[in-house]
Amino acid sequence: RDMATYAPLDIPASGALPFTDYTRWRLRLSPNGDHTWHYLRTDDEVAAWPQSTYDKYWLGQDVGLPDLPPPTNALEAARNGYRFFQKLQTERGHWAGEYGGPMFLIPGLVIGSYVCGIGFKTEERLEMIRYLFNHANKDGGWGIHIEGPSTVFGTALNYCAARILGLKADHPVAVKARGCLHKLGGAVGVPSWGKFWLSILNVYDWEGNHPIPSELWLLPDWVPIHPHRWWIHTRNVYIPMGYLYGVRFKMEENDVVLSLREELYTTNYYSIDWPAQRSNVAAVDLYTPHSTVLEGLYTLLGAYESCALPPLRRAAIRRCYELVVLEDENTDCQDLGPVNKMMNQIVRVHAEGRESAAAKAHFARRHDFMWMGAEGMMMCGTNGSQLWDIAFVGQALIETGLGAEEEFRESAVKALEWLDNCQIRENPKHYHTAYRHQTKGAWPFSTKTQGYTVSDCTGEGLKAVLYLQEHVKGAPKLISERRLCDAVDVLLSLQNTEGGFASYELIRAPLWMEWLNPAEVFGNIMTEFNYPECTTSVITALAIFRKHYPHYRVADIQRTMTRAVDYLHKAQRPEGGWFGSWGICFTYATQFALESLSLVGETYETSAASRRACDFLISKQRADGGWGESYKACESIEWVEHQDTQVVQTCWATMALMYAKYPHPEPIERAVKLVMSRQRPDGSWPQEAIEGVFNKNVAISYPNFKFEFTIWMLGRAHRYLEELRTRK
Ligand code: LAN
Repeated sequence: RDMATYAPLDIPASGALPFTDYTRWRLRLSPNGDHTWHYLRTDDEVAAWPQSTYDKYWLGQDVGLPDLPPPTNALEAARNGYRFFQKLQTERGHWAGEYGGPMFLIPGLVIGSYVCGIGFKTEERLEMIRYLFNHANKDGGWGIHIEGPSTVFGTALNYCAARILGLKADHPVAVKARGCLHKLGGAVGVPSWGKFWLSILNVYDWEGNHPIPSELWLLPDWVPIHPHRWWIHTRNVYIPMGYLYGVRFKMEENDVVLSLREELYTTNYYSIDWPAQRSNVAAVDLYTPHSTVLEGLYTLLGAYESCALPPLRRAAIRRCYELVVLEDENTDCQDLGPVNKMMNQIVRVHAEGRESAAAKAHFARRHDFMWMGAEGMMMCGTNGSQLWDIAFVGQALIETGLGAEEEFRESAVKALEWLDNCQIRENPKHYHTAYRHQTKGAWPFSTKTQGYTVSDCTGEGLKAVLYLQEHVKGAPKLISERRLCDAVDVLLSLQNTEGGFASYELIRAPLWMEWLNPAEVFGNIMTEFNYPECTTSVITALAIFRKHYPHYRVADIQRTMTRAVDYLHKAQRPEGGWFGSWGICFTYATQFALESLSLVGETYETSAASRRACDFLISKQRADGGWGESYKACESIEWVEHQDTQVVQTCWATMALMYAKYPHPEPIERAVKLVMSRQRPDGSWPQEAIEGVFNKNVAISYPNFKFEFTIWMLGRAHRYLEELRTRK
């Protein structure tokens, strides 16, 4: 075991350490777009591998880029923005970036490594601790995401992570965090995913967990609630959970474990009534309370658990193990996301040992998720947002006209090359056996290695390719017509009966499955749902595709688009906007929806729906010309003002108005002024509030949005306002 690397660290009480030497960190990029951070120990290494602009930028160091000529109009501001942003493009062609926000991922990484007996470099430990210091709330605790109030989930898990990483129990940060945790009632009331991690660490009793029955995987596939029909993230987390619960995996007792048992609770650990804690979830944590149906089911499962047939349980555990292996082999141990990745790692170590090839591959792949940022080292929501970012950059370049300028040609062609490399060319190795949707022709959210089809990533990826190939002067036609058609095939395969599109797959189960949602901290996670954002990306991609290739699957495309637009109409909310599930919130989704409607000729002047949406947005414009929505809108499904105007949301709202061909220039002019006023002399924009969301209750960062949507909006607005003026 590699436990020496967890030796306690001496961190001064003030927390003011030079944690590591920031001039020594480097981002390494693989041809597939995977990126990992490395700390150079020797001066020779430092001399041989100079720090790049993007390294410095993401580390929060001065990048030393010059002030640009002050812009006199929106297009010049967009151009300055791209002059800066271009410097962050990697040699491989894509934009790397941090993808933090959720505060339940470092604990998975740390606990999942610790129990496997695998360590970290001291610099990594120090930087993860620094990240936790920087993201502790005033009361000393942590929330479910970086902007949320302290919860038991965030505080109990990150407390354990910090202690394992080497923070001593008497350090003031630990003392304060413990105080906060105790005020919230201690770790007994941690939500179910927290109970799971703490049980793995052996600081919570497995008896305090509701059953996680692996037997569900033995049901025949046609059963309506069979787990293969659950939302892909949920089922991929419950597979290794079922295994680890089934074998009651736990860390061996050691000093840290014994000590945590004392630190996490307000009462004596050994006298806690564990079965009574199964449904005990602190009020601050609760987003989706257990339904009566679920509680009833838990009573039955609890009874079954005491008489579970050993051969059946063994078969079920074996089945979960097989599924874990299929997932690992499909993704080279990168896995769907950071949660199932760390759980799968424990399963493989438990089944095959830490010297096995699978274990080693897993240990190495942890680094894909570990991002060194200005505030320390974090665990990201995925292994990056590579494709998602580059798809928006590509479209922004063309729609602003900047892509036609000689200065940016090379950058545009490099982006195209990256998109070419990123398209998935085959179906998964284990396709039907792993219950996967087709991937041939798709674009994933991050990289080809991760390799999961996402509807809107395929849509935005296809649009970016079409734009760059068709509109950048002299751009090579890297992606053949056949491959573009493959992408269209994927899109067409993803439409649900209601006409909408979900995230990764078709909706496979009845939506009432949500009553069985066991994860109290998330909403809408049991099945796929139709999303206006995803639906739009598909419709718009199909519309642009058929302009260039008018003969491919003409009737299918037409039918798909008509039904999708129908769905969008039905999804419009009475106030006029659309609710966003992946970005904050109404400005995000309304931008997408109005883009779709405009493509089928529905605009402010021609469509009541479009007009209603514009009026809704206009009613939310602030005195300074901008828009600002809080992440709380995603929790409450109602518009919630942010205390400050946000550049990114201002851009979404303005884009929405332009898609709808909003006829009055003033609101757009005012928005442009606001966005220009926040631009720095070097062309960049400072980071503002968090931009993204998932599962209703977790916010997630898209730091490149502040470049992509500003540049895009400003460039478009310049042309748009000119058109309005000449029309008059
Ligand atoms: C993402 C990120 C991208 C996002 C969009 C493409 C924006 C969306 O339109 C479709 C859904 C998707 C792909 C998505 C799904 C859920 C993800 C993967 C995330 C929000 C990033 C992190 C999150 C994942 C579930 C985090 C791990 C947490 C668990 C609860 C398992």
